[in-house]
Amino acid sequence: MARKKIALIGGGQIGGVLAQLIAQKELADVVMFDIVEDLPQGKTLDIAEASRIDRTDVVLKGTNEYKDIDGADLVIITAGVPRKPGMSRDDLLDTNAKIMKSVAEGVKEHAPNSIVIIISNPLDAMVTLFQKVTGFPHQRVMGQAGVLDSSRFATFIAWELDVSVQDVNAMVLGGHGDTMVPLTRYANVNGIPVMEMLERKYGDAAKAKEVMDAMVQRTKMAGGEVVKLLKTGSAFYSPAAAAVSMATSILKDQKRLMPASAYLQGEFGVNGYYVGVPVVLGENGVERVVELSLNDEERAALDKSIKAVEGLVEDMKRLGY
Ligand code: A3D
Repeated sequence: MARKKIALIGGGQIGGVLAQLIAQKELADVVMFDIVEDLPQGKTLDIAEASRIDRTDVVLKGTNEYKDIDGADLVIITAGVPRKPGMSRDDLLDTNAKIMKSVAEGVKEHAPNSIVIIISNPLDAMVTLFQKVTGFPHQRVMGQAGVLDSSRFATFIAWELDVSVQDVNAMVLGGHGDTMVPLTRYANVNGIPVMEMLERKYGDAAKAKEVMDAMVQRTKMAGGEVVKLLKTGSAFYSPAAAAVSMATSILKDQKRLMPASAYLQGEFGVNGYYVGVPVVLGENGVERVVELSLNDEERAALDKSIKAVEGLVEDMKRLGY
């Protein structure tokens, strides 16, 4: 069976890890595109030269020409600038919208049948813009944010409860900004509610809530915590790992249920916006959106997050996109 082909648009920090993980997992051949001359060629050469050690046969190619992405089954986009300390994701809107428009035009022309995962920030607005420029079916255009935000939340829960993170299930919905919604009520360790485990640990419901609130707050600000420590850019390992898990579910038609920025047409009471929600990812991209019941507090938090996404999309329109 012929190997699949993944095009990476953007060969910076996240793009480099994406190429490495895809090669190590033998998921697909990789073409890395960047506008900086020699950068994608150098990164893919470096990774290719470890193939003997990694025992992988995938073919890696770096390029500055869009024609090389021809025939890509999947495209992962990280083109754009990352945050610097003190910046919000929304501060990147103007610069990254310009970049995303040109990327969308290139992908539309050279990989018109591809499924596309966007990582560039501000995430939900960039996904909206990419779909608008390409006119690709909504099902084939999505954003990566929820898998990473959920993994961060799960990590903090595992540390707090002193259990393997592999047994923690936790999901974060909403826009990929400070208003994101970690679902505390659904978080569990192999089926046991995290809130119950916290209450048993502390013997006090108020203290358990306080601890959970702190984990929720840390999850919401986790991207900024890394930016503050790195000083020169934002998280790059974890976003790449998250996108590769989505890419795997799509290319192998695994139908995994994951949160992703997906286009809503009435689900969760939202019409016409990309928002982070649970979806099933398979060979057709976003195969369906999975709804779940929310209590008043969760609903209010999600509504606030949706409002933030709507505001961002309006700002983008005002900028002429
Ligand atoms: P960085 O290392 O700067 O890489 C970005 C790359 O994009 C650079 O190599 C640029 O040369 C390239 N580029 C710029 N303009 C173009 C263009 N027109 N066409 C093709 N390539 C171009 O950044 P990074 O990899 O650390 O982050 C990339 C993006 O992901 C940023 O916008 C971040 O804010 C975002 N990000 C998202 C998440 C999510 O979970 C959603 C997490 C972390 C970072």
